Amino acid sequence: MGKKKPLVIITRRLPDRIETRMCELFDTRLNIEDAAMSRAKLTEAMASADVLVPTVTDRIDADLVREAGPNLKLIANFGNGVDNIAIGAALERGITVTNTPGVLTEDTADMTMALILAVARRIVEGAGAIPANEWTGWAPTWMLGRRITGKRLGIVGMGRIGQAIARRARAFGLQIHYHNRRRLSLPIEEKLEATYWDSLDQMLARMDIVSVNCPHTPATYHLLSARRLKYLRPDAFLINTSRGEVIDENALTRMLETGELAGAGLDVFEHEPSVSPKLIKLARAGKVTLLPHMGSATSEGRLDMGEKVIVNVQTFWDGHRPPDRVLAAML
Ligand code: 8YV
Repeated sequence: MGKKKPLVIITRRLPDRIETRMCELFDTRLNIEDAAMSRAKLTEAMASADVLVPTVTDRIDADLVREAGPNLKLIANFGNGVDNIAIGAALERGITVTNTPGVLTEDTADMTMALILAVARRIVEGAGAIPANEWTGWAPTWMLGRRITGKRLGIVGMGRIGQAIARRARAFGLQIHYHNRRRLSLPIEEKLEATYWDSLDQMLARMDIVSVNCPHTPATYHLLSARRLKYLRPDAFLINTSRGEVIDENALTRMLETGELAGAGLDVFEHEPSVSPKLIKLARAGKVTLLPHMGSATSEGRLDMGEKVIVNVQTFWDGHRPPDRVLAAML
């Protein structure tokens, strides 16, 4: 008799092709309604599953991990960031955690460039003018944005995504600066023509555009604190396609309101999916561009993420080490 299939509970709808394959391979429970699971539903899923496949919309905190049933051995996150999961608590309980790194790098870097361009060149405001009947014709002083070429871009977090942004930004004529936990090797630095800043404060004070690309961990929570944000120049733009929690959003909002910062492009928020009314007001005034966490939202990317989840689950269930294990040392 073959080995029993694992009970895999997926918390959200995934692309059809991924769900179909998972149903073939595993005893899979889908979430057809696609509503984010309530805490009670998540608790039930943790108690009964062999494998849980959550997403960023599921908060698997230490209390929930304590509710895990004896069968739960793997949490295969559909997503790169794992700040939605209490990793320490899971690992302590002997639950393996995996994620989907690498496959959303290019899409997220594209969206970061889109936000840089949108904010500096006022694309969203401009695109709204014609449908709103506000365009009376070309004028020399109307809808002026800021030039990108020649400006300094400071990347906070120079991992895969940060480097993919650097490659694109070079082609736009931006000068690349970065701050990272570890300095890149010299050959990579040279290839990216990137300048390393040991001091984040000093880098922030000298940049025209700052892009946040580090993961959210206990060490990076409010890394851009109220104190640090003050280093930014009043004509600078701040872009975030990482996690809202890395920036003190209230402090950022205040600075945008008072004109201490020229603008921001945000794809992520501190309390998703709720977005502060103050930020929405700033968006209406053309001060910020807000996107609903869509940095990695491409059909191709979602399929790649699903494939990674399948490989992680299957490899684990076959008794091998899954390729995308999240280790405590990574956090
Ligand atoms: C994903 C993301 O869509 O993978 C990540 O870390 O931020 C997103 O782009 C989301 O996490 C899916 O769970």
